[in-house]
This record gives sequence, structure tokens and C-alpha cells, in this order.
Amino acid sequence: MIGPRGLAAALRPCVCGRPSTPFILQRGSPLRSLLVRTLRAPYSSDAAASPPAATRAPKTVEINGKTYATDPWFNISPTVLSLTSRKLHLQKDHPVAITRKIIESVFPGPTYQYYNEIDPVVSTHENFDSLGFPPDHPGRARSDTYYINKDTLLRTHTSAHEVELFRTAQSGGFLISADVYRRDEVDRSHYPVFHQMEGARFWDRNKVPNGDLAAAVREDLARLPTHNMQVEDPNPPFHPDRNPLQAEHHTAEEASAVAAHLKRSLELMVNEIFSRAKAAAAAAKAQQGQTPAAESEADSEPLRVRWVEAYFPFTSPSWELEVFHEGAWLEVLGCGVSKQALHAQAGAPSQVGWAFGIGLERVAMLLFRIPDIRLFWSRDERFLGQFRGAGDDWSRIRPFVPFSKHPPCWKDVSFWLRGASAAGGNVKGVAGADWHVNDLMEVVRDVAGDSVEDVRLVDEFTHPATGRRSLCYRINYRSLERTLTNAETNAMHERVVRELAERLGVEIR
Ligand code: FA5
Ligand code: MG
Repeated sequence: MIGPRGLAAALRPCVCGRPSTPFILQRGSPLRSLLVRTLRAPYSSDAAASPPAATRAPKTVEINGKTYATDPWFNISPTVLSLTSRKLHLQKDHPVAITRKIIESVFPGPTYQYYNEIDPVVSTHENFDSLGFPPDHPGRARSDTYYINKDTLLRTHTSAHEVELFRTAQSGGFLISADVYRRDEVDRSHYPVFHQMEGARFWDRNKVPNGDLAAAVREDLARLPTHNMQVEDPNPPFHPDRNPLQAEHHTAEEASAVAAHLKRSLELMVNEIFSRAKAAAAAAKAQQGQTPAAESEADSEPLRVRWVEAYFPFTSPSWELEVFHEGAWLEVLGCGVSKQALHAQAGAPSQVGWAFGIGLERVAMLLFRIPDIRLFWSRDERFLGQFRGAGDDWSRIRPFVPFSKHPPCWKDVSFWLRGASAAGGNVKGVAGADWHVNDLMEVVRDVAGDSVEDVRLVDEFTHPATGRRSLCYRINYRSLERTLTNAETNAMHERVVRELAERLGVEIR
């Protein structure tokens, strides 16, 4: 273990005080592939011996065959950049792809058209402005979003494509499935890259019979199947303060009809997923020769689903759908009645409808009982092999059987924030002057990759005399695939500590 004191002094501090992403990243460059390999193979015994990160951003980066110029806003790590080509939602028999297809089956053509190959590089206009995000919205911060340059970023959600598809999709509906990118914490349900599906349905008030939009929507609602799932929905369809309808554009009748069509559509989707999850569990039991009487409590409990009021800049009224899972309510999607401003931008102000955005990993974790989001990125046959054949035949879906659980290894790192961060720096997630917890998470992911299960703040201290602030984080090293040796865990941790000092300019205690 490196002695912590004096380490910071021994290391060259980051000149600009910002974490900068250092490498030459051109695809095909030998240096890039070497670095990507080193960072993605953190177990290798030379991980700790590899050279510390240089501090210059590349001039250009290549993503899916296109080259982009960077500027000082660039903040994408090689690890994240290397994931832009994975496209798990398109991999045959991958649980994310199977989940996508099951959801698509609930939203059939020709009304719904599917878009599954839209590039992840978008403009700040598409990702934020077109959706009505205010200029000072925290989601725009470099601590939260991966930027290529000031105006160009990796989409943080599939809503970035809504306006474009309102303009071009003529069928009245669409589904977009895609990889999305967020700088975020490290734990079993968060990963910097995940997959979302955006869905939308809209009607043109100039084209519906007799111009009666509400009647047309209600007629379509009547054509949808019903379900007998219990759904808690205690709130009115809209509320003047908490969840207003767009009174200047929609009558109460219209907003209620669109909301009812939206909720039924999404309830049918959840019902489909959980029916398949239940069938999968029953089939696994039958294979093990167990009778239904051996059902666990979790299997026999009725599914609990509820609607809660929400806020998004691009829908009103808005909701989230939550599912009761392992003792807590889990949010699976956000949705609402689309703001008319989006349809107006798309050159179709007479369109009226709804939109939703759902996390595919989150649904796949429920469907396949996958306990850790890192597993989706595994190329281990013990993971991928469990889903083979299920893509073409959903009756072959079975709950995931974890491979043996490997021991955890906790290590703490304590450090002083730099002087300027002492008072104003933020710990829990809101951007501070020059410290953000997501920067720490990014360093940990960069150095130790998928060998880290989670990172938690365990202690926080402000020096009474100097006002300097000290933080202690506990890093839980645990590979999903094998037991890490003490030596390699120590080596990884030493490198995490060194790079925290170097890239974030913190003083290790
Ligand atoms: C959105 O991204 C909105 N664009 C959703 C939306 C679309 C609202 C259309 C209205 C109309 P949110 O940030 O809550 O909202 O993410 C949507 C879903 O993505 C969540 O409900 C969750 O299922 C999933 N999700 C969000 N963050 C993560 C994460 N870090 N890891 C895995 N899944 C996530
Ligand atoms: Mg949300």
C-alpha cells in the first residue's frame, strides 16, 4: 500500500484543476487500443504499473465511423468511448435486446415505427433546448453529461430525437431504442451507459373524424386490449398546480383521453413483461422438478404497480410508473402528454399526443432477475449462454442463475478537497464550484472498470479552524466473474488513489 501522506506532493497536480481525459482516441490507433485494453482489463497484474494518465484531451475523436473535433468541454473517458460501439439492444439473444423486442410487440406496426440505429452523438439543441430545458438546468453540467465539445454530446436520453421524429414519422407513432450516456454514481443499478426506449403516439386534430380529437383517442383506447392487473392511480388526470394540463392547447376532455390511452398502453406493456417473468420462473421450477406449492413468497405475491405525478420540461401533465420490487418502489419509466411546443417545432402544431421513456436494463433486471447492471456488459459465456435461443423463442426465457458470488474487498480513500472546494463543494450530486462526486466516480470506473461494485461516502469532516473539508469514500471491489487477489485489488486501489490526486487535485490523507 502506498503511504498516503506525501503521495499528493509526489504527484504532479492537475494544472487546470479539472479532470481531463487524456488519451489519443482515434479508432485504429495502437495507443488507443492499448489504453482501452489496459483500462478494460483492470485485473492484469501490470495495471498498477501502467503509466499515469497524460493530461491532454485528444484533438478529435471517432465515434461509429465519424470524426468529431473536441474542445475544452471534452470529458469522455476511453472506457465510455469504447462502449459506443456495443449496441446491446441489437445483440441477438442479449437480455436488453429481448426486452426491447417484447416491448415492441405491445406497440405494433403500422402505427408504431421502430428506430433502433440512431447515432448517440447529438447537439445540445437536440438533447436540451428542443425539449425546453432551461439554460441553467443541472443536467447540462459537465459533471453530469459526456461532452465532445461545447455544442455536441453523447445523448443523455432518447427524448433527444422526439422533435425530429414528430417531423418525419407519419404513421402516428414510433419507438426509439438506443444507448444513452450519463455521468453517474457507481452501484448495482447505475452504469454510465444504459439503454432507453422512447415511445410516442400522436393524432392530428385536422385529420380525425369531425375534428373531434377526444373521441378519436377514446375510440383507439377502446380498441386496446384490457388487463386485470391491479394499478394504484390515486391522482386526477391533471391538477392545476401539481400537474397541469396545457390549457391553452387542450380541453380537459382531450387531456384526459390522451392520458387514459397512454396509461393503458404502458400498463399493457408492464403486464406483458411480468407475465413473461412469471412464466419464466414457473418453467425454471418445473425443470427442477418442483411443484407450484414450492412457489416462493415473492413469486406468489400479486404484482403491485402505481402511477405517481412527475415533472418533465417536455410533457404536461407527467407521470412515472413504479413497480413494487423486493420491498421497495422501483421507477421504471417517465411519461406524459407531449408539450405542444415540440410539435410546433416539428412543423406539425396540429399533432396532439403522448410520449414515454423507459430504462431497458431496469426492465430486463426484473424480467430476467439480473441482480447487477454490470452483468449486461459481460462477455462471459456463463452470462450470455443463459439467454441463447430465447431471442427467437420467448418461452425459453428463464431467470438468470448467478454464478458463484465472489468475495467483496472494501478499501477506503480519504482526502482533503482543494482550498476552493472547502466550503462550496458539493458531495451528494448538485454541482459545486470545482468538486463533483461524479468526477470521483469516473476516475474509479476508469481505473478499476467493472471490478467495482459500488462506491459510498462513509465520512465527511470540516476542519473547525481552517474550514477545509475532508471526505472518505469506501470502494467495494468485487468482480462478477472471479475472485480478485489481494495483490491486484491493492494495485487497483493504489492507482485509484494516485489518479484521484492527479486528476482531481485532491490531497490524499
Ligand atoms: C428521462 O430520461 C425522460 N427522457 C423520460 C421521458 C420520456 C419522460 C418521454 C417523458 C416523456 P429519466 O431520467 O427518469 O427520464 O429516465 C427514464 C428511465 O430511464 C427511468 O425511469 C429508468 O428506468 C431509466 N434510468 C434512468 N437513469 C438510469 C440509470 N442510471 N441506469 C439505468 N436506468 C436508468
Ligand atoms: Mg426519473
